Amino acid sequence: MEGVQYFFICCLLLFSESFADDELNTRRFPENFKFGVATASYQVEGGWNASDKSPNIWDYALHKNPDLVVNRDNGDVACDSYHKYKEDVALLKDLGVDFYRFSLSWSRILPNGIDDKISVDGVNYYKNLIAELRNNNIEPLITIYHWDLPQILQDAGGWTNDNIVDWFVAYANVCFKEFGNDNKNWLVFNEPKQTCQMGYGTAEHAPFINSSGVGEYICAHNLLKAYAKTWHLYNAVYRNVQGGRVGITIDSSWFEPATESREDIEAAERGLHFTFGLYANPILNRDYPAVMKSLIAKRSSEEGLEKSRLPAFTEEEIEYISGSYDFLGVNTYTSNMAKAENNPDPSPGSHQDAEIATWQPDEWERTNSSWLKVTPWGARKLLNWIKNTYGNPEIIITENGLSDDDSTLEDDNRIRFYQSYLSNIHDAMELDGVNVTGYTAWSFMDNFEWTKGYSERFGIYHVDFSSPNRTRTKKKSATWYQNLIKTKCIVDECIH
Ligand code: GBH
Repeated sequence: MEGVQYFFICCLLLFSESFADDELNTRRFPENFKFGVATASYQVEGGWNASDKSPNIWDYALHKNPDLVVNRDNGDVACDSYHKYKEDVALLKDLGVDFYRFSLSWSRILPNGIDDKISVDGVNYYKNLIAELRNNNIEPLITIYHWDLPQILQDAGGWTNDNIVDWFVAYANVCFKEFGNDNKNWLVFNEPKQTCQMGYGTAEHAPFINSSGVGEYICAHNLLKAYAKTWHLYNAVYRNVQGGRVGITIDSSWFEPATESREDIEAAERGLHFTFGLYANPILNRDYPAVMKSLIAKRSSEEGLEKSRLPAFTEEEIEYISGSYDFLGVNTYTSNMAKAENNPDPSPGSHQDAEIATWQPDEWERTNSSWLKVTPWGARKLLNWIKNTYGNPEIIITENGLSDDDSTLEDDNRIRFYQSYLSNIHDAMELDGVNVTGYTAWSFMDNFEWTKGYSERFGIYHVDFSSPNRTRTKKKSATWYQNLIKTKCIVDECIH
């Protein structure tokens, strides 16, 4: 009896091991495929009032109402990268990354928000960082806007004031002029969905404005115009001299249809159009997704409104925005199930407007995070959907990663997470023909995780936030990533 049991356990172990190995892609990423790591200004820099920097919407909101964040954490000091950038670059060098993705703080560069005064110290901080990267053979990949609007512009309405199109383009112009000789890849915006939906819809992010279904769409409308105008500025004025490329990072959960019914397949598709398509369709295709236009118009009229809550682009604007990209940044983390909502919530809001029910099944592997369930297959499906919906654009994965609770430096879970996602991304490239040219791990180091503060840790380097030195320590995942960059291979040994 015992022998039989032993035999079964052996078989199970063997089977599960070979099964796990089978699942991972064991070929090398292409020689020219690039690997990097990412951060964002408010999450790592600190130096919130250094020199003439003015407060941004996160500084302002969290100083006024610290309880918005777990443990009343904020980004006043964060990782102190404002002072420790040389140390950061030394770590990046050791890690061996091809590029480092970071973002610029608008209010550090333009303390008045508008371009009437350029901060010498602010500009020099980034010039020094870029020079340090270049001297160490690391390409910068600069995000111009990662959610930290100057508060002074928020006081004037922020992303819901049409003037922001010109304020933003003036800021982007300063960035191109000051840094464009040394930076060739630009992401104009990071995850506009979070700027608009969470910032001006559900009030979960700064400036914490509650205007679901109204403010969030006005924000999206202005942001898309600002994006296209920035791309055209670069295209007309800077491309010839600087020779760089301009794109945008858009994020979405993958939406998996709950059943094979037509309703649920359409519901999942709607989920993608309401999150990814809202921003991607005007740029990579034309205009807002048709399903968004018709559904929001219908619901608006049911609300007794004369016009749709989703603003309309003119023909000229549609034309101008369409095709304004050189590559696409994609952030991928997780998935949701989706089915048609039979009792749609009539209140305005981009979530309600989509008329879908979404959830994450209990069987999906949980993490320390409330929203991030481990669904590596979802990354592959999302990439395929983008390829099929938008005609196979060049994609750089600009974020992907896993958080934990700071309990260990031996972060085997994070290594497994990276292996499984990278394996699916590689499959999407090799087997499905998706044009992915680079991958960015979020994050280089533990940092300020927005309203979760320092309680959720995404870093492959640990940061000790209780020490004034903000000591960085390599986690096991960083050693793993270092080896991946060297070998382009996600397992111990690749066969090709
Ligand atoms: C990215 O945001 C950010 O670019 C980066 O700054 C951030 O640190 C990183 O990822 C890790 O979070 O409605 O409960 O499903 C991802 C932001 C967080 C946005 C989860 C959508 C959904 C919450 N996403 N959020 S829920």
